[in-house]
Amino acid sequence: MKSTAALLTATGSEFTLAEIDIDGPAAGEVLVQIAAAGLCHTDLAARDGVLPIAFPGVVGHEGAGTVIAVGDGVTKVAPGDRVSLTFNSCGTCATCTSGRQSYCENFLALNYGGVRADGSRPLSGADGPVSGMFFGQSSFATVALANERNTVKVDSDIPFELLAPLGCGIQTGVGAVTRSLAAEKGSTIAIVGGGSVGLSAVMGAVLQECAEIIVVELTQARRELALELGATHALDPRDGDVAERIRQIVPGGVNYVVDTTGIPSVIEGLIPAVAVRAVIGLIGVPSDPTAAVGYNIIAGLTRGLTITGIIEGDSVPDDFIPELVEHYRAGRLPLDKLVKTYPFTAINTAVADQHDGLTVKPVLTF
Ligand code: CXF
Repeated sequence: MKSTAALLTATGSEFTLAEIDIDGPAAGEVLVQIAAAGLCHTDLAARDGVLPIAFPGVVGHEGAGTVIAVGDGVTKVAPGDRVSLTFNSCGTCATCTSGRQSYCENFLALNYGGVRADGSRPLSGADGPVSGMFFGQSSFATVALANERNTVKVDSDIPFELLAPLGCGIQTGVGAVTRSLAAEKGSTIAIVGGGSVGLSAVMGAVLQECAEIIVVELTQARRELALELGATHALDPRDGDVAERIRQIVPGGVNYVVDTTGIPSVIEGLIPAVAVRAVIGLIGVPSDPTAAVGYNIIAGLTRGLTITGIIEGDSVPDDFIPELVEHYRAGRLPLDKLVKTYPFTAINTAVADQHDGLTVKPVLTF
């Protein structure tokens, strides 16, 4: 089948629209007519070589659309179903079977491998094979091949442009606070970075009824949006030492931190802002894949500090995405405030606008 895809041809390249061939669904696979796809920093981390993919390749991992065809054995969805595409996982390793599929032991191969689990390549272009199956979908394309496991059926009529970012950014941010950290009612939290994941974390903190929700963000419009979404304070990091200012708001230090920047000095600078037994959740992808965080071990011991990585908000997407849709419909998760749509053909403009801080969550529409 033919699909028009946004190809990345080399490290750091722009996206180029090109016609590719895509295999029909094999056993366990689902072919989806993409209606909307969110743009996330992880797509650009792949473009820039921070997360390894082969070129030419098709990324995109927040796809939503309608099922066109299913392979043998698929029971979860059928042609005509509206679906959100999310992260892939094997479903059989010890981590998946213990309910923690976002940390699947086969995560790398299944999400950045570029090939199917059996090594075959479902995508090809004019010059030969094209790397696909990015997060089990490669959804910057009019038609995408996904797996039954990372396809979530959504019965609601929520618009596709809102359904798409639920697959990664929104569920990661909301889930980080509601599931990974499971912040208690009345607890205090600092969220660093007011992009789509950080602002989703704000919405998660509001759902959890956190008492103080402090956002640290450079862009004024994003600080204002954070306050509109329910943050109690929005700090410009250029206005003075962030940890000191957090302690002026919460003298004992905050119980939780969510970092979406992936910048070691930013993360280290937050350690003095936390309370005893605090948990710092790291979500942001660093620009240098070898980036590391250092902290004083004795201070960490005596204060009972936990630093934890977070993928996908520890969610089980088949349950969590419909839950998020319900929150949206009930007015508790105003994710439409984060989204701006762009025609698929304007993908490079969407990338530039996100980079310039003009758009929180660009979503391509097809
Ligand atoms: C990513 C972060 C880097 C590892 C894979 C998941 N999160 C969202 O795109």
